Amino acid sequence: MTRDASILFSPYELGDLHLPNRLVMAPLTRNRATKGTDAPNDLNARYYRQRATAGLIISEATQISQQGQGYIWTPGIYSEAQVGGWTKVTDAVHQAGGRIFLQLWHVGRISHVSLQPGGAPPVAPSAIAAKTKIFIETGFANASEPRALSVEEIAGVVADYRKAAENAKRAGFDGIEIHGANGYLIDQFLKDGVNKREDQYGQTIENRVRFALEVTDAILTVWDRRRVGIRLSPVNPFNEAVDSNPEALFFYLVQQLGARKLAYIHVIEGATGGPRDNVPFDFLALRKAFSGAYIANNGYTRELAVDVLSQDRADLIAFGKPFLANPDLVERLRRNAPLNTPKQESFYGGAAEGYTDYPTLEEAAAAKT
Ligand code: 8OZ
Repeated sequence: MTRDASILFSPYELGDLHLPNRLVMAPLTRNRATKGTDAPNDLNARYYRQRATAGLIISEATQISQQGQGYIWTPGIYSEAQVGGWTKVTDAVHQAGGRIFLQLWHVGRISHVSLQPGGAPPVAPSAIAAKTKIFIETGFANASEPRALSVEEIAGVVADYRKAAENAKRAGFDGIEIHGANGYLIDQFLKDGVNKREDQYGQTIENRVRFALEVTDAILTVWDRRRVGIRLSPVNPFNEAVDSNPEALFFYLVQQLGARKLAYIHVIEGATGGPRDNVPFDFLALRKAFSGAYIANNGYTRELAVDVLSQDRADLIAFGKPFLANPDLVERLRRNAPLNTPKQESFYGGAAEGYTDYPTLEEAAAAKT
């Protein structure tokens, strides 16, 4: 080791869960669920089992309903086949000594009619089309024009989250991460660039935060608060989710989540895969405004992770692409060994190639002899 990195491998008590190290596998969309059922399969179980040395695995984003789906072949957690498929995944991870939370997802307006029940328009806080491309069966397509949810329908979506949380429990997960980031449904309600509602879900910060808190409260009727966290991206412009005053919005939200004693906030600092300082935002103040743990994400290297943990600026660090390409990332960081390079062309969709065939250090060494 070139410098003392031992803090990365020190244990952490997350709620009532013992994590053997500070390295979290970030949620990664891979579009390899079973075609037709969107149920996880043996290949998916193998992929997660390979990464079980992470302190904690957060599953790829998983739709709570068909309406919540926005890309082809992403997994769901609303059918019995999906619960069965996820059970294989959690069993595999647990057998390998790991821990895994399920990330619950509803895409809102980031969808396409071909993915929606009955070919209906996607739903959103407001009927504003996203200028973004969706990956569907035939390739890339423009996001479809959404329609605004009624207040009664919003209650139905909250009920879908609750049902999904129950299914996650049956599937053997260790906890839940609410996907509140990256311009999907919860983030669409939060940010005033895309939420133009004039009822109790729009305009003021208290109103725009209402949906996120209703979803959280519904999940807390099923799961102990120590097993529930949320992912947030205050200044990530992905999917055109922008807010006129992100500090005021997110400081208020995390205070409300702190009052519910949620286990953690998982924060994308800056723009995903891009600059960490695209918009001025005091992430340290955000951490202080929240009572639970802080998982930091976006562009972390071994060195930055050591710095941030040593300076007590985060409790845990989530790695995305490094975990995708390195099943033994924990061991590689321990030895300060070189990392495999992620292959962009096999991120979304496909089979084992570029998914379960990234070698561990040991496999790479064996292949050379
Ligand atoms: C990449 C491609 C599709 C979806 C996110 C769930 O950004 C995603 C996602 C990422 O949160």
